[in-house]
Amino acid sequence: KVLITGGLGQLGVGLAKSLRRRFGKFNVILSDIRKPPNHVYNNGPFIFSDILDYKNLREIVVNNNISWLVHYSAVLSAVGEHNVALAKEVNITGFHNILDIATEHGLRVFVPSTIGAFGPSSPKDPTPDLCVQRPRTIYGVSKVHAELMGEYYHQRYGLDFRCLRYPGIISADSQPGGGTTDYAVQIFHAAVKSGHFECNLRSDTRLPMMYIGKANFDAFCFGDIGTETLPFHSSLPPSTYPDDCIRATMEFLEAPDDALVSRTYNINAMSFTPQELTREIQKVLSDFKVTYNVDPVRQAIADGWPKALEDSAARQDWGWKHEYNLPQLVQTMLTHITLGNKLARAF
Ligand code: VAH
Repeated sequence: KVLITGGLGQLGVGLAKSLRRRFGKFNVILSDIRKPPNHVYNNGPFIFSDILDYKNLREIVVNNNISWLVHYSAVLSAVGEHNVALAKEVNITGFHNILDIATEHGLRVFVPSTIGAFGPSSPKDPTPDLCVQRPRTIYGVSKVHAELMGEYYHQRYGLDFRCLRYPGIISADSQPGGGTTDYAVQIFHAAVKSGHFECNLRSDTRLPMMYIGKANFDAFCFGDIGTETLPFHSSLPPSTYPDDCIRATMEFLEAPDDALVSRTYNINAMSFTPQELTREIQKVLSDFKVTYNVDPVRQAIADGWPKALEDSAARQDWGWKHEYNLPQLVQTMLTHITLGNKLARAF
């Protein structure tokens, strides 16, 4: 069975949906420290779990016969700079609990890292898997720590630790959690809702980004369905979940251990600036307007991040390949948000 911590963040519900389609609804347990909306309960088991409560977490792992642990709990880059103590507690102490429990019970553990694990002195374009990592955020520092600790526990104790460095993740039906790349999600909702967006990064800020497929929308409107019944992706075979982030995570989780030359991999899909994204959206919504009100904290973070990740090792070792580039991202996001809004109004 799989336990997903931080499951109510931007990524957890979508991943749970795919894992449940693959392994069965009751073999994937979503967890978080807050109460989910009703539709989450309808789509499979949810359990309260606080990663800072070692005993609670241990009981959940043992009582539910967990064998894979996906650790999504984290305080992200921008929020972390406004609350370093919380970020340190959740991203480091919380992570240590995960690491110890996974090692004690022989779990396969997936922990996402991020473009934020690199800093101003890392090569930027592209950023290789292995290079200088001196991030300037507590989020980045804690993610480098997670990478190093996970790899140490793998070599020292044989822990099946797996880590992907995600780009900024773009989702149609889940909100980002206070990161530096949040603008690239919010801009789509603003484009559909009001036709105007105030961007908090400079127009020329290039960052690596990746699309994550839909989850809440299906759960909310159609119950637990497969992609074969989605109006937009009926051409896809049922097994292919239309996205990049969840598919990468699933393929990596299921990759045979001897295929993994490393425990930590970059994965890359596309890179764009707010200006390029705006122009692509204007091809669909011609009177969409963007103004800029730069957030100095987020801009300083973004200026120290990669412009693109070099991911040939992931492509070679376990067959990673991206499917969504910028035009496809814009088409898919605008379609899903527009339809999602219409259906939400209809219910
Ligand atoms: C952040 N969305 O901006 C997260 C992510 C790649 C960026 O880690 O902090």
